[in-house]
Amino acid sequence: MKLELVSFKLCPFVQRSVITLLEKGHDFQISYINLDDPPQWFKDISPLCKVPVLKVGEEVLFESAVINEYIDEITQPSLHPQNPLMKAKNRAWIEFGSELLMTQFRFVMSQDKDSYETNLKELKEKLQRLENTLSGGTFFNGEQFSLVDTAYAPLFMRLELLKQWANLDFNLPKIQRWSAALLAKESVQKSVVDEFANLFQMRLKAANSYLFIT
Ligand SMILES: N[C@@H](CCC(=O)N[C@@H](CS)C(=O)NCC(=O)O)C(=O)O
Repeated sequence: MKLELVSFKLCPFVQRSVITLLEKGHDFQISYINLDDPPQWFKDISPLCKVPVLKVGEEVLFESAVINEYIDEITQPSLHPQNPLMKAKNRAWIEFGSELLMTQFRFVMSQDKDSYETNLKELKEKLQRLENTLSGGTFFNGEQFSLVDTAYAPLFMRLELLKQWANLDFNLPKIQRWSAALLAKESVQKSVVDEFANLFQMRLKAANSYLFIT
């Protein structure tokens, strides 16, 4: 079945699906839209007017977690753990990863010192909570790369840039090890356009992010 992923170059949620598609070796096309001025055809097919959208022939899927589960199911072997409890736990932490991405987004979009500090505190608290649940293996589930890892790689890519730009140090050794393993993977490196770091920085500067005011 022909797959077409509708994307925005800076969207971390689309990135999750790109990683999954690359890991699964699935053939797909990617089309980029401008989220500041989405085309009418996109508004027509996207119920929440959000990317990612996956066109599967004539059908349309939305929501990154759902899209990833679909990609996972159509190409075996599954990237989810087989054990139902472990699988459910992975899905729960994928949701936590979505919350973390939103926290990271609020942090980078902070417009003044107060909101910067409040959002940084919230980001650190959530990262600490994640750190506390990790076993300290290479990936979330240990040595095996799983669907839950695709949900965190886009966050870790952004955190690495933020560490440089804002001179931050989260000091979380288990996350650091996991992040390094994910960022070294070809599927993760190829999940963004070459100019990603530049585009991300330009977008934040254009939004008057406090990150670039200090
Ligand atoms: N829960 C959604 C979140 C997707 C999302 O927030 N996408 C952003 C871009 S990164 C978007 O399309 N925003 C457009 C809007 O909110 O109008 C998912 O996991 O797919």
